[in-house]
Amino acid sequence: FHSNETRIGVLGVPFEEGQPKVGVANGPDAIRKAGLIEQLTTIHEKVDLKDYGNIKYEIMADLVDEIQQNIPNMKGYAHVASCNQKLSKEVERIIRDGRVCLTLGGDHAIAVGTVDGHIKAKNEDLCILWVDAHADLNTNRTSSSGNVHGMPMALLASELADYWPYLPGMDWQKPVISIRNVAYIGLRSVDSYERLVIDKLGITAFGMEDVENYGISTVVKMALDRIDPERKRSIHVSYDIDSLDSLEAPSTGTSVRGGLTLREGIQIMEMIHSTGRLGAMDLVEVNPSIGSEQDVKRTVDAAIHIIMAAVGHSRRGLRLKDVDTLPLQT
Ligand code: Z70
Ligand code: MN
Ligand code: MN
Ligand code: MN
Repeated sequence: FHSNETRIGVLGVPFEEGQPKVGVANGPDAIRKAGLIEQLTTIHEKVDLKDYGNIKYEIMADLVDEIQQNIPNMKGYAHVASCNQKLSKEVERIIRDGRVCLTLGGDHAIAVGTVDGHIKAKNEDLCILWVDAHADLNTNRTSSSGNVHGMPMALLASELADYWPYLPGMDWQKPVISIRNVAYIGLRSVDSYERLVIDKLGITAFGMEDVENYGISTVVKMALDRIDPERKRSIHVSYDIDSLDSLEAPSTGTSVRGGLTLREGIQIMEMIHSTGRLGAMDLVEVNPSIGSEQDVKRTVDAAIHIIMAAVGHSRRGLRLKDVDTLPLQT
C-alpha cells in the first residue's frame, strides 16, 4: 500500500446485551449521524475509508437452552457468544484488507470479538491499551453484577483461562493474549477481586492518580514501554468512553467522576497514532438514551475527537504539501 495512505475500515456493532441499560446499541448510528465518516475523510487527501455498516448476527439457537442452564452469572451469554463470533471474523477480514479497524460499540463485551479478530489477522503477538474507568476483569465467579461487559479482559487473558468453566459456543475464541501485553489507563472503579488479580499478576495499570502524578504523556510512554518494549507489536486500543470524566462524556451507562479530560483522551490517541502501529480500535459504551440532548451531543463529539486523533488528525492543523510561500498577492 502507498506509504502515506491511511486505510480505515469502520464497523458498527449495535450490541447491548452485555449490560442492562437500553440504548447503547444505538451508539454506532449516533456517532455516524454526527458526521464521523465525513470528518474522517477530511483528515488528509490520502484517506481510503470504507464503512462496513453495522454487524448482523444470528443467535446460536441450538445453544440457548444449554447455555442458560449451565453458565451461571453471565447475562445475555448466548448473544455475547454469537455476536462476538461473527465480529471476530469481520474484524479479521477488515484488517486483512490492509485497514485499521475502527469498531463502534455497543457495550464493552464486544472487545472479545475485536481483539480475537485482530490476533487472527496479524498472526503475531499484539498489545492492548485498555482505556477505561473499569478493569473489566471479572469472571463469572467474581462478578457481582453478572454483566459481561465487566468481563471481556478476563476472557481474553491467557493467565485467567483456568478460572473459567467450559464456555459452549466460545470455542472459536482463544485467550492467547498474555496479560503482560496489556496496560490500563484511566482506572478509578475497580472491584476487589479485580484489584486482587491486578496485584497478583502484576498487571500494568495506570489509574487516575498516575495521570495526576506523571501527566498523560508520561503515562502513555510508560504503558508502551511495558507492553511493547521493542516497538514492534500491533496495538489494539479498547477505548471505553467512560474513561472520560462524567462532565466530558455524560451519556454512558456507568459514568464515574474524576476521570480523564477530553484533552487527555485525545493526547492518548495522538501518541498511539504516532507509533504507526495502531491495528484496531474499539470505541464503546456511548449510550444516546442517557442524559439530555446536549449530553448526548457532548459525548458523541468527544468520541469523534478521540477517533480522529487515532487516525491522524492533528490539532496543529494540516500541513500543506509542496507549498512554502504564502499567497500574498492575488
Ligand atoms: C463492574 C462489573 C463496568 C463498564 C461498568 C462494572 C463494569 N466492575 N464496565 N461499566 N463500562 O459489573 O463488573
Ligand atoms: Mn469497559
Ligand atoms: Mn467502563
Ligand atoms: Mn467538536
